[in-house]
Amino acid sequence: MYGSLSLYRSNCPETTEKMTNQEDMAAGEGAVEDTVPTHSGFVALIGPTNAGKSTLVNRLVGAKVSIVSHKVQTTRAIVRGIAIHDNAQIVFMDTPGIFKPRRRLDRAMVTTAWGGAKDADLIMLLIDSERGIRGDAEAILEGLKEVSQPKILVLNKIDRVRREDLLALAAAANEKIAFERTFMISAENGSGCDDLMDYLAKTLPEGPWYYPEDQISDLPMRQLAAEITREKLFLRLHQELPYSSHVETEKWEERKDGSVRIEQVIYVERESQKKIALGKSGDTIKAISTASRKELSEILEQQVHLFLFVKVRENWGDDPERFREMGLEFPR
Ligand SMILES: Nc1nc2c(ncn2[C@@H]2O[C@H](COP(=O)(O)OP(=O)(O)OP(=O)(O)O)[C@@H](O)[C@H]2O)c(=O)[nH]1
Ligand SMILES: [Mg+2]
Repeated sequence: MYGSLSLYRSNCPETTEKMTNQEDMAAGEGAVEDTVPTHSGFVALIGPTNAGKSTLVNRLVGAKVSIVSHKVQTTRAIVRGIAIHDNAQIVFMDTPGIFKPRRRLDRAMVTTAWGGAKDADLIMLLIDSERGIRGDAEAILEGLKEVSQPKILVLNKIDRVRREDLLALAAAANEKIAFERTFMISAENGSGCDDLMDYLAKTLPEGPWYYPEDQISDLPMRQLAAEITREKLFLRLHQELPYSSHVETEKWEERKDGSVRIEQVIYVERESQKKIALGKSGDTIKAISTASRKELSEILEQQVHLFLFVKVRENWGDDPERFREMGLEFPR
């Protein structure tokens, strides 16, 4: 298994690992093995759209692996973010928010989110404490009754609500489902996150780690780069445009001088949307490109030359190939 030496918390992993029975006996009766078993597992974050799932995954992983915006339906496919806490490797599955689907893409996102829940060792229901359990959250609580894995409740955005309201919300949610535990956190400022990590590290099953110690995400760089650009687009464009667009990385060329040339295409559905995405004399696309290039250079720690193109692809939202590219099943 990868990085096996790091699986032990001892200061001297090699000796610990090789400790023989003989040495155990030499240490006298009642000697305990001084190795700490490793824990690992998959934790799915489920919740209404905009609850702060991606913000939380980034916080717990300690790096940006999933894009975040103030708009709904930002995450489209499952992103795995990998954290290490004590002797546990915790693989967080950030899922698309669950809402009432209308378009085909919506349906694929919601199906993917529920699929993520079914693949996990533990389910974390994330609720925006300010919004409470109305609408989508209520429907998710109902849906979770059909899912057999252990579940915990995480009330997020506690920086925005009064303590009494939080307690009432926790009680109301626990009345509907028997959660193993309830946590109250702020993914934004980190409050309550240590307790949550302690709990997860202890609770996940014993077993070897799934990923190399230094891996923090399973998303290929080309795809993360497309996501970063999509985030800038979500932050910059309004109304239906973010939901009608899709970004793909078409070219990735490492250059001799240590820089990288990245070409990406923003697909929109109509000519009128293309005009908006470009902006007056290309201002909008320029701003999106600058913001994305800056962040990509930081992540990649190299100079980035980013070229963005906007293309119209009518009905890309009904094209199975685009779904495959996004890592989504194509719903018939
Ligand atoms: N005040 C406050 N805002 C938060 C907190 N956590 C997340 N947010 C904000 O909530 C908004 C949505 O965050 P996301 O992480 O994109 O939410 P999400 O659940 O992944 O949303 P989808 O991917 O669209 O389902 C962003 O504007 C975040 O900055 C928090 O603890 N406190
Ligand atoms: Mg998200």
